[in-house]
Amino acid sequence: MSIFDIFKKIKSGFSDEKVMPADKPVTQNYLDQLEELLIASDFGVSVSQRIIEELNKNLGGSVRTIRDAEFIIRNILLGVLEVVEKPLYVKFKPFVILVVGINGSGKTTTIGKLASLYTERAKSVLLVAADTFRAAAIEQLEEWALNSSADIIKPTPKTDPAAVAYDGVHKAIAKEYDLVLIDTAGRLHTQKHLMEEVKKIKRSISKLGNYPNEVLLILDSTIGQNALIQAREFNNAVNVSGIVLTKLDSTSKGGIIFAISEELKIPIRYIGMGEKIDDLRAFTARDFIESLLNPVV
Ligand SMILES: Nc1nc2c(ncn2[C@@H]2O[C@H](COP(=O)(O)OP(=O)(O)O)[C@@H](O)[C@H]2O)c(=O)[nH]1
Ligand SMILES: [Mg+2]
Repeated sequence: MSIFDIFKKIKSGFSDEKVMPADKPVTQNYLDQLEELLIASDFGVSVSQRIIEELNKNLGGSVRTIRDAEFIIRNILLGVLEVVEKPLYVKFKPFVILVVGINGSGKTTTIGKLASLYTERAKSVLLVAADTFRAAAIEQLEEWALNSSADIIKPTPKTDPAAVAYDGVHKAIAKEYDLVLIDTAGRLHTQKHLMEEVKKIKRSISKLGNYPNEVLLILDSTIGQNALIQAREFNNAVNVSGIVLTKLDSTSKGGIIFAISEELKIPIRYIGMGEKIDDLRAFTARDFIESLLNPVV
């Protein structure tokens, strides 16, 4: 099930009918199923309760049909996401993005996609492999550099990540790159070690000027509530300025985008909708909600 299927259920009144029965009446049973679905899909208690309360309050009044319910659901969800609709603008050069997140969240993939987005706009892009623990991680980034026509700084394995990041930004300043994307490790002995390392990388590049210009947290939406927990933790450690939510194409826990936005109000810059190089979408609240409620099939 994907996040699109969640909204299909809501629109169909939890039936398997092919035609969306927008004129079907909203019943208590519908509201119970809706509440259960929102909670199970990780929309979070706050957003879920707001929706259910608003529907209950207006039931029999302005809310009689599923179409009416959809109108209220849309407005509440739109309100939550509009707060975090703040696109990323690469305003000056070099613009340095420190990419953080746990192992498997999609950091390296997202860096590849972003690199491609900017090289296509004729920007020069430097990738920095500061995930130095595994040789495979460096090779993976190298592959993305090739595919996106970006340059890459790669260390010999086991070099201090903070030193690699520093060298990368230093080179970017000297060679006047437009954009720098720093890839980091996502797994260390403990979560505390991991946070200490990203803090250290951040400190080290700040010695070269007002860097990083963005701390971009990559979150895997398929892990639901855990993505929210990670967001809190990284935000406390390194002050996250933007989020990319990945794998929204393949999760029944995609409601987490609402829970994270409601609680942390950190800008969502992009969403990941697949593994391929062009599967990254700039995030706009209205387009996103429309794609859920009125998918083009
Ligand atoms: N379906 C889907 N898979 C993704 C997306 N982003 C990344 N992945 C996959 O998630 C896995 C881990 O990605 P990777 O970039 O290596 O994560 P990292 O450890 O954070 O660098 C890979 O198999 C990617 O292809 C996405 O938006 N959708
Ligand atoms: Mg990686």
